[in-house]
Amino acid sequence: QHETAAYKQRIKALLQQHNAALVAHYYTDPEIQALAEETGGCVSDSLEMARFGKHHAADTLIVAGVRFMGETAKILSPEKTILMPTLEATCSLDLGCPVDAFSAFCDQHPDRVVVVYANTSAAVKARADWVVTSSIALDVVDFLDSQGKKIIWGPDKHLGHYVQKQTGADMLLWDGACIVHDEFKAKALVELKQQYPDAAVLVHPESPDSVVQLADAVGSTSQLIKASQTMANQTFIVATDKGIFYKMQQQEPGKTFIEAPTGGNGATCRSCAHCPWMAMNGLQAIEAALVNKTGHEIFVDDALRLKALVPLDRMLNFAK
Ligand code: CIZ
Ligand code: SF4
Repeated sequence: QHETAAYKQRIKALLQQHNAALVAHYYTDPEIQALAEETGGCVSDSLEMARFGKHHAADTLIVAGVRFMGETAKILSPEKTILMPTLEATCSLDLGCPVDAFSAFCDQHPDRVVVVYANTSAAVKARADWVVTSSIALDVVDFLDSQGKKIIWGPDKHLGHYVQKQTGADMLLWDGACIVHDEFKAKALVELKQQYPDAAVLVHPESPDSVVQLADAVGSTSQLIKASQTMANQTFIVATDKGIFYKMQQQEPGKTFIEAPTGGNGATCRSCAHCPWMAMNGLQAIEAALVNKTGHEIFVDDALRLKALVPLDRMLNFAK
């Protein structure tokens, strides 16, 4: 406790000294989200993180999240220094979508518009026509479908399947998954619902279809937080990274939030409702990044940056 306070104090001083802002994702640990709030930074989903970073007057952004979020910040704000607590924090969707293979897949279907999830490398974004986050995926695909476009979707197959089902668009899906959401289990969720008959089930669409089908509300992190405020239920079973409980509990201190089950029948899961890469964003790593930029700074090749900026800007302008 004492040590935590000392870290926080040193980080606050360093943020001021470097005119830096801390931008944290909802899936980071509660103390990181609290620190971002206390220091005038932001806590949000990847779309809002990108917007906040772009418009903030800081010279340096320290992005507590995973690598693609740091890259997106650099693509949108090349003049800023972008630091990450650790450059090792990746994402299974990004890892499962190498640019060469994905690009070859796109080349086989030149008649299709390429829509990629924000959880991808700068190189994959540069190959895409559109970037989307889960908060605007439905709207963008609906729009493209209304224009008669056929779509290639990557990398998350569960989110892709959900979007396809909701919009009826013609979509070819890349075979990727999030190791956190892929672990939620429908059978165990049915049992938990019986235990809490009054609870509403909130599900992020990176979860398997069988889990999505049990949901009372499906949506991005910010949409699920909103649902936990607007729905009258007092208890919620939540299928997404448990980092989100910090914000839900803060907004609704009187309500009860329960983790959706991962791995039924006592089976073990790889990442029980918490992303191992988000968990790398500790106080120590944040201090290290601010003290010694080397090994923490994000760079994106200029030609690549300009290419990736096109679909990212398209998303930001669409979302306006
Ligand atoms: O699962 C993730 O990494 C999410 C939900 C990112 C985002 O869009 O905020
Ligand atoms: Fe990637 Fe899943 Fe972690 Fe999000 S929670 S960063 S999608 S591995």
